[in-house]
Amino acid sequence: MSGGGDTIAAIATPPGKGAIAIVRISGPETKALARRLVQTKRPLRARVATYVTICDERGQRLDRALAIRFRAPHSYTGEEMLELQLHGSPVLAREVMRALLACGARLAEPGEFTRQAFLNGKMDLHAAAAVADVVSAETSAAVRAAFANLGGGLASEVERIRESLRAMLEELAAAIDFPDEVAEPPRPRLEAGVAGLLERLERLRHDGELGQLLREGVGVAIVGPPNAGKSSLLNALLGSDRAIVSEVPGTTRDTIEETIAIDGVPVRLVDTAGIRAHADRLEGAGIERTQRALAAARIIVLVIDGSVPAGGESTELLARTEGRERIVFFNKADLGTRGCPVPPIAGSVVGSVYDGRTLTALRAAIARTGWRGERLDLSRPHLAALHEFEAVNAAIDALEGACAALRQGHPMDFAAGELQRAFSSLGHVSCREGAEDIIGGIFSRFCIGK
Ligand SMILES: Nc1nc2c(ncn2[C@@H]2O[C@H](COP(=O)(O)OP(=O)(O)O)[C@@H](O)[C@H]2O)c(=O)[nH]1
Ligand SMILES: [Mg+2]
Repeated sequence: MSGGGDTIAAIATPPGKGAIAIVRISGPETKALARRLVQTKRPLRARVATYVTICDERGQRLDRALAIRFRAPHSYTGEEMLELQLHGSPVLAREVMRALLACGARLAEPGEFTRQAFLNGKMDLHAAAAVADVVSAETSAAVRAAFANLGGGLASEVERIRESLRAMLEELAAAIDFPDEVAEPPRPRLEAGVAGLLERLERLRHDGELGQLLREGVGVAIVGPPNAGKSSLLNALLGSDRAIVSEVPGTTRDTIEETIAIDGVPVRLVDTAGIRAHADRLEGAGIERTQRALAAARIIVLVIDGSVPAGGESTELLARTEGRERIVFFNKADLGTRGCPVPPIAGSVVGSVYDGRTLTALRAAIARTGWRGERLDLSRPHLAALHEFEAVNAAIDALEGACAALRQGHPMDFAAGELQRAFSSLGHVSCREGAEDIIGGIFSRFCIGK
């Protein structure tokens, strides 16, 4: 935890060799550290890259590097900062870190630079969380969505909604407190106003759900009898030979997970061991994992060899996955379709993993089942953190209560109570501070040096 006055340092680039390695330093002692460890002809100027020599605490030269100084409060963290761009050797970066720590800096915790930025009012909590989302995004659509949240536009939209609520509450308060002097505002007008706010909140929530999908992806379990072509399907979708394909039934003994992007949504494909009645014990463990993958997945792709009459395992799996979000895929159509039911099962795909059109149809079926094929280009600020969803859900609930109270002719203070409830919960989204556990939860997802 930042002790307020600490000066923190960290390697900000990923581990391993690279073109450059960046070491970041932030805090009140930054200037003193620079004086000790950075040799320059002229003093470092703010925001100007200067070619310098880095030394250790005993004055021994470590590297020639670029140093950039950021003067407080005009830095990422809002504190005095120094960024050193070293030659990209992990050994060198560690040496520089060691020297910094020897001179009194402290190793930064994950996300501590961004936490400092948040504490110094450089960004709100929503934008701070978006920083981690930009870094961990797995597809370009997910990057765009996280980027939309960096600007802090969510807080302003929520504040505008709160302003409207405040105006309604003031109007109602006058009518409730001075019933003889101030007339009640017309209920249909109030109701229409509340309905408009509800619509805006529901859009934030809907976009938030799309954002969640882009961040977390969709779990797809590929299940089916041995030898149906499950591993072949995973490989074909991946476009590489990740899973072991074999003619011997029961080869895939463990579950294999790979992520592909469909329409910008990360889709986590889990290839499972076939479910067989007479399996040896090793395969049994794989089957147990299959059951778990089946339970955890949002969508099930049930692969059946459609070229031969359906066996007991296919029938059993068809029955077991009924009622789940599933796609039934009858594979090996190049060898015939004797095993495909007539009339076909609704929403099933008949084809072969070796046929591009079949793969296109399967990708489309996953998109339809997972997100109704909706285009997920999310460039508006949206809900992302759990506490934001909770606050907006509570506000939606309260506004629905207010609408009902107005429509059913309940006394005005019923509606006013609900509007007040919505107003307060939305305050948790737009406020600049947050409860310590919420802050902790957000920054625990960061990497060191961010
Ligand atoms: N002819 C044909 N063979 C296939 C097709 N899909 C898979 N296979 C073959 O079926 C066998 C079993 O495939 P595999 O992916 O290991 O099945 P799994 O046990 O369900 O994972 C392999 O020999 C594959 O080459 C297909 O569409 N057509
Ligand atoms: Mg397999």
